[in-house]
Amino acid sequence: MKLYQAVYTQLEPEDIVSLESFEIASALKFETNDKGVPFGIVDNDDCQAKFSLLGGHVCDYTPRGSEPLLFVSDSSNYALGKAIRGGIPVCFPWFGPAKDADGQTDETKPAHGIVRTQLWELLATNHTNAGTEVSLAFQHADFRVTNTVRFGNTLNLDFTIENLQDSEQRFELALHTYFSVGDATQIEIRGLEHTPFLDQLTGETHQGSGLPIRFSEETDRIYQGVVEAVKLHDPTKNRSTSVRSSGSGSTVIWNPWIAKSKRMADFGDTEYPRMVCIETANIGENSINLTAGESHTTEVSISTCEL
Ligand code: TA6
Repeated sequence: MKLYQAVYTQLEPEDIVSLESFEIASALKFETNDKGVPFGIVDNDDCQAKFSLLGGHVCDYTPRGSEPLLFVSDSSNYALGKAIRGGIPVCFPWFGPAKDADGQTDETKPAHGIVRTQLWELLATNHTNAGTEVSLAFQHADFRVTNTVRFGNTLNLDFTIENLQDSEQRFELALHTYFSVGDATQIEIRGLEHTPFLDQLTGETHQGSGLPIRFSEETDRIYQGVVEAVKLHDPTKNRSTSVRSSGSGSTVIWNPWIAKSKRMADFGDTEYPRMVCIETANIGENSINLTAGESHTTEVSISTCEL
């Protein structure tokens, strides 16, 4: 298999080809920013989109005739070793703060795992009438993750994790999707009305409220339960966005609101009204236990329509 070498792997020189050889006329080209980060630029009949080999990260997705569906902070970094603030960060092999064997926070490790700040390998690109598909991978001694993204009239991600160890391992993951909204005080998130959640701000667990989620303060919740579809109702942008998933037992809902926005250097103080995170995840009681050599795939499909 021909690979674009983004990270050090046991590849022979003849196995390494340039990014340009993965380009597809009238659908996909590549560019590298001034910090050496490679990006794929998709421009096809269905959408315009952008992804980065930094973190295997979808940065932008704009269906033809619509506004961008995803939010990226104007203050985001785009540099090796730093997370991109927006789009769809890949949080793996843990979610949130790293924990040591005693369950205590391990401040020596980054929040949300290690893969979102690493350069991934480009495995393959393809274009069909379903859209432009790219397959990105990152390999570690303990695991290999592959993010196969299809940019069409819907945005599809198939995120596969493989246990490379000869013993069982537990993994957490989140496809930490930032959605662009017209006004966070006017949106509703539907589909989680009857799903219990952990409020990360208070540590309290709540049963489903029976009501759609609305926003008037910092909101940081892990909903635990399989939910086929979550809908983001945005009257300001006159659109409803559907987030359908499989292989996911957790959904995270997050808006930093005022105080937390001011504490994030890569997020503008006044950007919180323009975004909300709906994250397709497997966290805590719904983390993934894999035996040696076993794999698991989490899929998310994002589509939008006018109200
Ligand atoms: O998914 C919600 C969350 O865990 C919040 O608590 C907040 O920390 C957010 O992720 C962003 O985390 P990051 O490490 O990207 O700043």
